[in-house]
Amino acid sequence: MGNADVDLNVVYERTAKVVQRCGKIVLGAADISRRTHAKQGKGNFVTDYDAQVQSVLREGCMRILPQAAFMGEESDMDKTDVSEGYAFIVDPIDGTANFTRGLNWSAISVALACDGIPVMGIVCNPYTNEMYHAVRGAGAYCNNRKIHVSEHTLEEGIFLMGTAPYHPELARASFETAFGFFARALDLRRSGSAALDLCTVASGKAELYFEMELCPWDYAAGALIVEEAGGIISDLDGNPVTYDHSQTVLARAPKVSLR
Ligand code: LIP
Repeated sequence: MGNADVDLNVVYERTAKVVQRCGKIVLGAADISRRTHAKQGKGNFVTDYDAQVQSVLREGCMRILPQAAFMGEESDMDKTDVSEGYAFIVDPIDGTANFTRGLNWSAISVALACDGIPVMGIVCNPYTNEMYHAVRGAGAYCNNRKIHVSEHTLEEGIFLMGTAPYHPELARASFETAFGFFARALDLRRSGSAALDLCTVASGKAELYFEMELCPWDYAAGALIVEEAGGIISDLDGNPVTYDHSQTVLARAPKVSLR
């Protein structure tokens, strides 16, 4: 497909098939601890399965849209320009620490951006057999059932947080920010997968999610799914997010005020 005739629904359907194959790899993983390696940053790991899934995703995505760039967690973000044309932004296993501990709460996250803005997103939780997806302007879905963010305020609901564990220098700010939200909300949760936290907000099961530092592959697909479900994506100050470098991400239902 040349850029002018890219049909995003066709791209979604074909990419979803590749993601489903990757879900089977995750579910079939064995002897994970022996296939786990440390990366830079506290608590940052990669497994042979991350690399295998990313390789399958790269091969599949390039077959679907050969002209697209490919930014994956296990390749170098700095060398991938997603600001012009099409680019796949991929986290092969979001929630790797959960995956290595057998906590059964991780996702395969694939976004397609056009000129730096996500236009198609897929987040697949193979453990629950849930595939969330969105095409910009066409709504958000879980297993092809439309989803919508909560109609509650934060004071009537719960929030999710990520602790940016690879960045201990952000711990105090993370928990001070969480304390402020906790004073308003009914409770909080911390799942360990940014992509699934974003889908939880998009499904109306939580009113807010934030994390002080995420890479584009953690949130590019989930952010589009939140927006297409009627939610708001920003940083902590309400500014728009970008998708070419790591940053703070906050997702919220429309009735949730930032302060
Ligand atoms: C993880 C996120 C999680 C965050 C971690 C890490 P990974 O992604 O899903 O919410 O707290 O810092 O970014 O590294 O497992 O793909």
